Amino acid sequence: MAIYAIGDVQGCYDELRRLLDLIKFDPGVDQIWLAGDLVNRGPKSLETLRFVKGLGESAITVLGNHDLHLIATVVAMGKSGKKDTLTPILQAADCAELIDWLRRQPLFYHNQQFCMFHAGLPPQWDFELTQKMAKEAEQAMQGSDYERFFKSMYGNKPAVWQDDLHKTDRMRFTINCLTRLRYCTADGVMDFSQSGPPGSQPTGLIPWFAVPGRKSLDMRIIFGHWSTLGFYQGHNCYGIDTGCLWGGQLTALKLGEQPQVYAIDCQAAQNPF
Ligand SMILES: [Mn+2]
Repeated sequence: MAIYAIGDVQGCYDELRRLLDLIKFDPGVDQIWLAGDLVNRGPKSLETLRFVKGLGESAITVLGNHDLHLIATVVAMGKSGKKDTLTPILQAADCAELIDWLRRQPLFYHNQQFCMFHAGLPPQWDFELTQKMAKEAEQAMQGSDYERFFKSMYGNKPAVWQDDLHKTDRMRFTINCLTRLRYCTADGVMDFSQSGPPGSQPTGLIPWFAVPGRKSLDMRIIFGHWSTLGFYQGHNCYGIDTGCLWGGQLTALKLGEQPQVYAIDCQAAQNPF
């Protein structure tokens, strides 16, 4: 059995299938871990959702900001964004079933050697706290009061972790870290204004994974979300969003002692300007 972690698909279904062909993925034997943002901006979000759901236990997916946005759009009457390409899902006969499945997916996943989430972590969180905070938000998304969760999810504050945050604030902070974070200060104050590659950010901001003294999770970390970072390996982390949507690549990382990289070239489905 092989496990492959795959970067942000964002509705690029044909590219996902091409990558799975390249790695000779066998759902009877192998497993894929998807780093989140299955949907939006790309052309075939509906096909992607149906396909990944249909893989059952052969596919693990963690939720990304675009996945949460889709759920909020449906269950909490969230506003569609100008660049959203979610309409085919919203109009599909199986929309409710797909959304119900999506909101039951985790924010954080791990085995013995590797863990995965979509975006980032605050420097104060170790493995236990990360797992606890992810679980709290997952339970809220899956519980009977889930609509309220998706209504209170949006917003950039609180910007920094404190042990005594109120529950709604704590869950918003958790969601923002796990699904949106790229840069923060040395003290872990999150900034959501920057999405460029390291080196392009204002003084004082650091990629979350490079914050000095960041607590270790004692395992290797896989994340997506940061297409301008490209494939990244360092600080015990692997960044695997290689910008498929923008005409970059879709990447699969075969997990093991020495992870192997597989990638296919993609046609741009979106123009960054
Ligand atoms: Mn994302």
